[in-house]
Order: sequence, then C-alpha cells, then structure tokens
Amino acid sequence: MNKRALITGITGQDGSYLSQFLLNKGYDVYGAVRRTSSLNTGRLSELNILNNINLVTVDLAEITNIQRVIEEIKPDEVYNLAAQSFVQTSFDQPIYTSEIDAIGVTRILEIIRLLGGKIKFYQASTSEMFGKVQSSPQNEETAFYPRSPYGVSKLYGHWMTINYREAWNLHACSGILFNHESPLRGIEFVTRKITFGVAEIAKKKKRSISLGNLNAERDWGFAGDYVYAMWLMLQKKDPCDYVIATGETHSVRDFVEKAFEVIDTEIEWVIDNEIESGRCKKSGKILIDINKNHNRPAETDYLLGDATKAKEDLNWKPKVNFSDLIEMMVKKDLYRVENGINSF
Ligand code: NDP
Ligand code: GDR
Repeated sequence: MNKRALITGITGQDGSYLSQFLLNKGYDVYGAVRRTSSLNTGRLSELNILNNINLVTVDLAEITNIQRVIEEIKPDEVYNLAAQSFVQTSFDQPIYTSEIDAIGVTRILEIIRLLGGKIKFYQASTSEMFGKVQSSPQNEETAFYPRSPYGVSKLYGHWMTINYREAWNLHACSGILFNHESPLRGIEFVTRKITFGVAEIAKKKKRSISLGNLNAERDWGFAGDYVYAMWLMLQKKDPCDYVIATGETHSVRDFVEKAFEVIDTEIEWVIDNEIESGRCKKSGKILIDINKNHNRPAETDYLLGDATKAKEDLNWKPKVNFSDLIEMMVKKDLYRVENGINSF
C-alpha cells in the first residue's frame, strides 16, 4: 500500500511543491483546503497535479473537523504547513494569527496523540522566531526573540511540537526554515512583489514598485529545495528539529538590483530631500519608490542561517543559488505578464 500524507496549507507555495514531491515518491496525497468563496487551487493547477490530489476540507480553527479528517484518512505523515503566514498582517490580526499559527498546531498534535500517537508530524517553524537575532549565524541552539505576532505564534507551535515529542513520544519535527521563494510565492511577499513588478515594468504595464525597508537582510533559498528537507526530517528514525537555510544573506536592495539585471536595467539609488528612490541609471526614471506604510511596527533586520546539522544528519543542501532563484522568478513573471496569466 502507498504511504499516505496529509498536507495542511496545500494551496500555498510550499504545499504545492511538497505535493508534487510526494506524488513523485509514490505517496497518496491528501490536501487540506479551507472553504473559500472562490477557487484557490491555482498553484496545484500550474504544477499540473491538481487531479492527483485528494482534497479534503479542513480549517485549523475547527478541532472536530481536523479530527474527522485524520480519523478517516489515517495518514502516515502529516505536514502542517497551514498558517496566516504574512508577517505584516499578523500585526493587524494578532489574535486570528495566534488562533491558527499557535493553537492550530496543538489541535493537530492533540488529535494525533488521542489517535494513538503513531502518525509522524512535521511543523513549519520559521527563522522569524529568531527575530531580533541574539547571535549570527542562527542555528538550532540560537536563542529566540520573535518580533511579530506571527513569530510569537510560531514559537508557541514550535515548542508545542517539541513538548509532544518529549511528553508523548510523538515522531514530531520542526523545520526552522529560513525564507524560501519561487515563482509560486504569494504576490504580497517582497521577492515576488519585486519580480512581478519588474516583469510589469518590462512589459510597460507599470511604472514603479513601491517598497518599505530596503535594508532588511534575509537568507533566501528556493522552496523546491526546502520541501525536500521537510520530507527528509520525517524519514529519520529519531525525530528532531533542523535549521534549513542557504548560509548566505542579502538585502532587499540587493534583490531589487539583481531582479532588474534580468531585464538589463541598472538601478541607481538616489536620495533627494531625504527621500530615497531607485532609478534607472540610463533614463533616470524612478522604478522603486519608498512607502513607509510597508514598514513594520517591529522589524526583523537580519537573518543568516547555519544549516550544518541538516547537512550532516540529512545530507541536505540547497541547489538553487540567489542569482538563479531571482532569474527563475523574473522569467516566469515575464511569461505570465506577456500571456495575461493571473498572478497568485
Ligand atoms: P502560504 O501563505 O503560501 O500558504 C499558507 C497556506 O495555509 C495556504 O494554503 C492557506 O490557505 C493555508 N491556511 C491559512 N489559514 C488557514 C486556516 N485557518 N485553516 C487551514 N488552512 C489555512 O505559505 P508558504 O507556503 O510560504 O509557507 C508554508 C508554511 O511554512 C507556513 O506555515 C509558513 O508560515 C511557514 N514558513 C514559510 C516560510 C517561507 O519562506 N515561505 C519560511 C518559514 C516558515 P488559503 O490558500 O486558503 O489561503
Ligand atoms: P518575511 O517576508 O517577513 O521575512 O516572512 P516578506 O517577504 O514579507 O518580507 C521580507 C523583508 O522585506 C521587507 N520589505 C517588504 N516586505 C513586503 N512584504 N513588502 C514590501 O513592500 C517590503 N519592503 C520591504 C520586510 O520589511 C521584511 O524585512 C516570510 C514569510 O514567508 C513567513 O511566513 C516566513 O516564516 C518567513 O518569511 C521566514
């Protein structure tokens, strides 16, 4: 019999890539979707796997719903990728974010425990838990200091996962994943906002991109590489937690420059009346304007991951580098804009 995986958050970026990966491994994939008024399975369609997945309706706010679905499917592995995952929104919706990103995790863990504790569990933890970093680079031993309701909620889910492992002997792992991106990244996240904006500018559909903090630094990898690490963690005999990262950090400013390079445009940063903008070096046109509304009440300024443990224990390492990732994203967005394909 094929192995069965239940993925929450299957309609998101990681859920889509993980489904594709597990289908290729011969799994029966069950995807938990929450009820929405319009279809949001576009990523699964783009990967051409929608028809191979068994969709079930699950909202992490509803414990009886989760219980019925897990009882019915009897999965071997549960990957909990569902979350209110946008840091900015978590400042406006802190209670909802906690309900899903924190308590939602306990709902699943508790059901797995009540059903005998044999189902393996993966929790999508995050580098955002390091927030105001206490040391660099960050690894599994680094102290946490979350800077957003999202980060605080994820930290609760992280510790709950560890607690269920230690208290009830569950095969439960947390992957502390640093930012990972792809052509399937949501449009509100800075990388995709930039690559889609660059494509629209190249095709004359837009004049400029409005951004917030250009100096934030992130360790950006490719989502396709990172879902492989999730699976590897659940295949280990003894469950534990791993940092997954590239070991390289870049600023938002660097990302902008590289993305414009793909369309042969050089950016020059100019400060005029204390206001900075990014201009086309050749034409002088403003391509990046700064809008303080995109700034966060508390920021995570700098992240740099050390994935040595994952390399040693799981034999995992990233394949796609920073430049290739950006090129892949800009090229896909150029294709979408050219062909009038709606963005996610
Ligand atoms: P996305 O925002 O692309 O996807 C989030 C998914 O969660 C969507 O399928 C969404 O459904 C679903 N979801 C949201 N709320 C609920 C709910 N109440 N009940 C059920 N499902 C819900 O995130 P990513 O794919 O980028 O990330 C996957 C996970 O990994 C998230 O938990 C995220 O916090 C975490 N993470 C992500 C990182 C990254 O860089 N991408 C880094 C570290 C951690 P819908 O389509 O209906 O909105
Ligand atoms: P992040 O990703 O908060 O790291 O969370 P995001 O892309 O939203 O922000 C990265 C950095 O860019 C700065 N920034 C902007 N961000 C957005 N979204 N829009 C802008 O216009 C903009 N301008 C500058 C931000 O201030 C920030 O410093 C992502 C999510 O996927 C989380 O779910 C995940 O846990 C972490 O990555 C790791």
